[in-house]
Amino acid sequence: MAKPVLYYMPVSSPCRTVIAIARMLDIDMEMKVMNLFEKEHLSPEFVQINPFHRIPTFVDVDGFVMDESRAICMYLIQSRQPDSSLYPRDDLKIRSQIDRWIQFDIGFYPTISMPVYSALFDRPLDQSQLDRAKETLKILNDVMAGFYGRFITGSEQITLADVTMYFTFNMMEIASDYYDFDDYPHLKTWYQRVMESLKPYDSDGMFVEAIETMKQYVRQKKATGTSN
Ligand SMILES: N[C@@H](CCC(=O)N[C@@H](CS)C(=O)NCC(=O)O)C(=O)O
Repeated sequence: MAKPVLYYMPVSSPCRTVIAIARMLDIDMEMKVMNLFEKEHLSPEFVQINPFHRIPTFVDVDGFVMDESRAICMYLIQSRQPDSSLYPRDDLKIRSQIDRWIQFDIGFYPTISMPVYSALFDRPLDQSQLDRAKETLKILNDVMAGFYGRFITGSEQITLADVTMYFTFNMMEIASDYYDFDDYPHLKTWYQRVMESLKPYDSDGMFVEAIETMKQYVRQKKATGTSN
């Protein structure tokens, strides 16, 4: 039987988000690695599938193509398990909270990941952006103080918002020269809770290894590059 296809690379955090959700939903996908370093995503074949040449890109069995990790996840849940508590259809307030955090996550991703991308692409570190990231982390930490023992929506159930935000916050581990989880204890507690919840879906170690690989790339670039 034909399988849906996911174009991905393990070091890409939006790709890991989609993979985690697909694993939580037990969706069998054909996994096609797209090596961005080798510019495979710029091949005419891939650009024809996704003119924005970005991963993750998902192609369903009927040829329906989706990109944008969070939208892919919503599509997977709604097309495969619409009753999933990952994105509940009958609880408007939880679902709205999920939407809200996902939109927060989209906006925060470039800010929190700036130190990683500045090292990878030899761009100067933007100190004001780093300060803004830390200010937001502090607010988030204070907000999370009220969520003790629970997930990001305040619910006891993990949702899509936790998963997508977890992989974004992997950036704090990757850029550990700039971020210290101990400065944000409530955020750290939430992060570790999500990490524990995702462990059963990381039996091949992809999620853990990706962080180590990214750390190594950053270390190598910083050792040989001109920035930072
Ligand atoms: N907002 C997108 C971001 C996707 C994205 O930027 N993917 C990167 C890898 S992490 C990519 O494919 N870059 C190649 C390019 O833009 O040409 C998502 O969440 O899926």
